[in-house]
Amino acid sequence: MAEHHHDHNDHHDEGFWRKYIFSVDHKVIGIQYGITSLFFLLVGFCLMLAMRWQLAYPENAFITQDQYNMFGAMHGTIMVFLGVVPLAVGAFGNYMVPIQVGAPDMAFPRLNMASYWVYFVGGVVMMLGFLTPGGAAQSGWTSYAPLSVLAGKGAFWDGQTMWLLGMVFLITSSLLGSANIIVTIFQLRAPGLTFMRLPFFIWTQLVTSFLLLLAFPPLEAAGILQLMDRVAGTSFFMPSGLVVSDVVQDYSGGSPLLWQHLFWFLAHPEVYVLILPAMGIVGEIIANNTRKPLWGYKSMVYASIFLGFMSFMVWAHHMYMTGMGTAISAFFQATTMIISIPSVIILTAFFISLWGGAIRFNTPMLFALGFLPMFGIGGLTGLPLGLNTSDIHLHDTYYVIGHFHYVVAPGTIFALFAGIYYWYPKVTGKRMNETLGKIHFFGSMICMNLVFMPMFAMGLAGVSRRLWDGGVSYAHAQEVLNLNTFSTHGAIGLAFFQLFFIFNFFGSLFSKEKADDNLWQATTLEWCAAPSPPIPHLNFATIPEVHRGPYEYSVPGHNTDFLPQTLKETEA
Ligand code: HEM
Ligand SMILES: [Cu+2]
Repeated sequence: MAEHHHDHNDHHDEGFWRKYIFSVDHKVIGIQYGITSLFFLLVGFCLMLAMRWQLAYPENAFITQDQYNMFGAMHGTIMVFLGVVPLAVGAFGNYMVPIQVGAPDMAFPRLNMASYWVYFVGGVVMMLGFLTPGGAAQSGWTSYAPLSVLAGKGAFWDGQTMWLLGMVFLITSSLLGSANIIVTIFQLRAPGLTFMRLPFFIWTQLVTSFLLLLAFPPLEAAGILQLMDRVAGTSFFMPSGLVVSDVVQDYSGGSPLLWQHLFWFLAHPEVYVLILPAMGIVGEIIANNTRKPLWGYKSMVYASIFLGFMSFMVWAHHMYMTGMGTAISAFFQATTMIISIPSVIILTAFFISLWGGAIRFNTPMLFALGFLPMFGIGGLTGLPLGLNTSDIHLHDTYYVIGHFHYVVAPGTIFALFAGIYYWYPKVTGKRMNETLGKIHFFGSMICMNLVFMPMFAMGLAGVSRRLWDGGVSYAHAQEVLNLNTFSTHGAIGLAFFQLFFIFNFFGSLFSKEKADDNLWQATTLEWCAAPSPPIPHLNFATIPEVHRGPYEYSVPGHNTDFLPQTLKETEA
């Protein structure tokens, strides 16, 4: 356990390897997660640029059809499993959870290190797929059987096999990490830090960790079964009598639909894994920059728990087209409408929190504010997809691509940017440049909408997703083909504005000025009780004691507008 480990470590200096590479300090591991996942986000972004260029000018055949499939599948996989989740949970969770709960480290520091390295290996295995003779996986991030089982089958090593192996590593890593976060939050809270005094960010990390812990095992099992279908001749997901190019395949008795069920049983909770930590970050920043308590903190906590619970009961809304029958379909339509309620509660609470606040428009706050309408658009456009009748038309069109990207790109990614700008001074002791930050925000805000808004129109016109030619060969797509070029130009603009971020991120490390320990004048423990950066292996000079709720801003009758959680009643 953490305490034991620290006594041990204080006595002697660690060498380079133990300090920076195989460290058990949650802060170093958080930074490792952060750097690795940002790198993967960049890789996923570059694959996307190649796809977008192809879609805008299909006549040039910039990439081949096989490459388009590969880039699409790997863009999705990389963004979700190697980029956003490791950044939101692995980096932000790892770094901030122990400090915000007033603990010297995670509950299981060695497990924490193992979780990072298993993730790293999973990433390498995934990327090795590109080096196989047939190239990386081509069956979408969803890997539906029978396509995925047949793809490149018989090759000694190939992309789909590497994808499955990679997933096994990534899932294992998430399981180790989420168990650690749960135990840390339950067991290592500082004296006085009751559950209703936890920052909202901690609540979202807790619910997220439960989702990872409970939803991933079925996919891990399913991944191994699909691997068996590919390499050991089993037929878990392969039906009898399947004919491919006039040849009857040697499989019998399996169920392709079983894969879809097992996949979406993970993947729906997974979308809440992508959004909950984002909401947590936005909550911290809104409270801090409106100088007000979060409006409806308790209802937000209960809404998050309810959201997590419900997220296990909606998965088949991805499968309306499989002929599930009206009773089952009615059930999943109802649960899907119900699960939108907690999201609406949280979003509404954020908007009400803004009311009457003396808002500070710094870069973290701008990104947090940008998140609100973008997530709103993403969420509301999901409702027609949750209803069977409208989904028959919209299923597998660009409307779906537009919908979920509003949630994960200008939604989650904006929240993650907000978190980086907000906590960078805590982690590095340096401030990021505000002017560059604002250019980054406004440029990204405009370009994100140029990229994704046209996709709704294309989808409503019936253009399918996963098309190499962007719809050129379809009569019904002709009217909207020009939107492909439009969207691609938006993506190039988006890439341009990210340069300001990259420059700011690395450049600020060399800034001479040291950031204040509590430069945002915040109330939570990472700001009011720990130096910037926090002390190696201990975080705090002494373990803090907590005397009040997380967001006591602008409390009447005091001469400061914030009361740190460590402030005693008698001192206030
Ligand atoms: C930031 C700008 C982004 C742009 C411009 C973008 C663009 C695209 C495009 C053009 C496609 C392929 C559409 C098709 O051919 O069907 C796609 C697919 C996808 N994207 Fe993104 N994307 C972005 C970010 C993200 C992020 C942050 C995530 C996840 C967190 C993500 C997850 C996915 C997934 C899961 C797919 C589906 C892959 C598949 O069809 O199997 N994207 N994206
Ligand atoms: Cu879903």
